[in-house]
Amino acid sequence: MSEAKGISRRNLLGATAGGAAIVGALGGRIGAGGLAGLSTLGATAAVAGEAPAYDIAPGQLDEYYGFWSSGQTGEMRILGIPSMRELMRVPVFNRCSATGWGRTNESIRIHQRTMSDATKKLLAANGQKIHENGDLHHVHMSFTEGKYDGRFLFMNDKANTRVARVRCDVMKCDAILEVPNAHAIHGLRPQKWPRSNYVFCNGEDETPLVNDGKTMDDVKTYVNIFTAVDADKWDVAWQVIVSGNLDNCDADYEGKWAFSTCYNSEMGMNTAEMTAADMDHVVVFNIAEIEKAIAAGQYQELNGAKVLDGRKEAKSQFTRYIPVANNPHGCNMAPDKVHLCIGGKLSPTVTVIDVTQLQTLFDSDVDPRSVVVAEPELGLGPLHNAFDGKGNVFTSLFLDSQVVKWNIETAKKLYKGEKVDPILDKVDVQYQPGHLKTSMGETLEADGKYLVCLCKFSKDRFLNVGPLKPENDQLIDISGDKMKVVHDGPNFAEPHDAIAVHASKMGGIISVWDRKDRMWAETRAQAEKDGINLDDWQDTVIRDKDDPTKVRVYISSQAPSFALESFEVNEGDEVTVIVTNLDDIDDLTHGFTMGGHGVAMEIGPQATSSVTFVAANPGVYWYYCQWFCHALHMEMRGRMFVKPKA
Ligand code: CUK
Ligand code: CUA
Ligand code: CA
Repeated sequence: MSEAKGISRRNLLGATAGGAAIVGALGGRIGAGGLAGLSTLGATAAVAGEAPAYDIAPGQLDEYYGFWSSGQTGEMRILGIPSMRELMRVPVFNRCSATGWGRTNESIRIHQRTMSDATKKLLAANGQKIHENGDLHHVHMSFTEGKYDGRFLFMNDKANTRVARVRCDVMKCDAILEVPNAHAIHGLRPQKWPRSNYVFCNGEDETPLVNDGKTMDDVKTYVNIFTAVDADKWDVAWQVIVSGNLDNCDADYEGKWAFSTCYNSEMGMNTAEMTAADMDHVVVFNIAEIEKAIAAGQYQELNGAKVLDGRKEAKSQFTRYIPVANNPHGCNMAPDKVHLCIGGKLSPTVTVIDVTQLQTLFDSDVDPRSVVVAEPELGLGPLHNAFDGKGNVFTSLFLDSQVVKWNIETAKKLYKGEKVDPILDKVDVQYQPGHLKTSMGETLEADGKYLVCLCKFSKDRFLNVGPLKPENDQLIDISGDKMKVVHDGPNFAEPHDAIAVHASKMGGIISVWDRKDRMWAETRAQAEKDGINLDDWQDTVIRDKDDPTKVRVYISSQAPSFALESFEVNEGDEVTVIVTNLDDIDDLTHGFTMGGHGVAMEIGPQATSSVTFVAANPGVYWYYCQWFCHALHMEMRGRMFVKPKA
């Protein structure tokens, strides 16, 4: 039953599909962190008669990892760019049937660790332990000195006011934080310089500052809150109350500023009110001034968070408000370290702010609009901006269903009155684009090769699948002067944002878990109390000494068997099954599904995973491995016997 170390899954299963051996060979090369053999695959490498670089043949690896949000699905997705093949789904805010995320004890602990008592009460009233949904709009990687550092991915949950962190070594969520005071975390960006000490989070929906049910109608008491999360401690570092609401955000390349767009400076409660003004604004947050005030203790403490007042009327040094045309949306810092681009949405313009001039707004009474250096008219519905690292911007035009490529320096000349046209190219996309992302484009290593354009509507681009259609994530080759749409990528609800990270940044991804991983630290501690060594064979049933209705079932697994082929419990027992996968072979994942109990989970090579359920009805139940692991995978099963109450 035991297998020699280093044996491949292919050898284990017996050779069947010969072609896939190539994948294995290439996989080894990526594992070593090198991409030498692929470095010539740039988008420009297409030679007459050869397949273009974006045609990735079977067995060929992609040049970039694409990390995708999934909106209301609540998970993070990994796609390969340029193939646009979906490589993995990483459950974060959602409940996952395959991996047991949201159901295993290890994942529930991560969910609950930072959950407020109020939320626990709310969930318990609905018979839930955790939120099982989320609305994940923005995924961004941690930075060191303006470049992706391959450590973490950060993401928001607008539905339940949370942020989450995914470890890049194992591609699993390891921390979720319920943000106090704020509501509906939407825009999210990590600090870029000197490293991602903070993750900046926008609260989009305003509520009374103390939201305790005393008022709905007194809108004057409503506020929105900007939050800086300490990315290492995974706790709130500080919060700033602002005027108006907060939509998207970004940070500069010097670690001085964060910025947010506001579409509801009116503090309106309906569409008419929210679009009533001529101008809304961009809020600028002065990190140094905020940190100084926090260090000096000049904050109010609210639900455990340190809160400063950055509203206009507070006249603080924490914020400045730069008027921009009504209802802006996207907020994107160019990798030239100078230009912040604000999508006009209702206005056909993008407003360009010179962030090197922002200090003047804090030092003197100059017109806040004096830092605007360009405002080109680009088309209808400009939402988000992306960069090629060569001074050009790609802006999604939601209403025109186009991407427009334009030049910042030319736009600045136009703003000064020169008769020049900053627009370089426009391409039709299908249809209604939201975010768009260039390869490495939000970092100092922007390389101008690819653009993914996340279209909200696919309409007629694919076979009809009913009233609910997929989104359409399109790949655009931007390596030449003219943009070229080269791929349609149907995708399920609803990617808002994505990033494209060169594979050379991701050499830290492992294939086999470390037995000592912190993911199951609490499970290990319990096992030690039970006298069980989780690193060795286990086939033990332990009844809790203090509470005899609690049973812990320790099972190790090695293809194709569970060490325990049956166990007995009593009707009404709270049963915890702890499975350890002793296989240490690449790609040899086992599963544990207990029939009829809503229980299923993934146990990766060398991992431990546990799940708790109540054995309610007497009878025989089969548990089985639901991850195809071996020729005898179907035989990998066992019985739980639930004895009737005496
Ligand atoms: S938002 Cu979705 S298209 Cu949530 Cu980044 Cu602009
Ligand atoms: Cu183990 Cu299938
Ligand atoms: Ca408005």
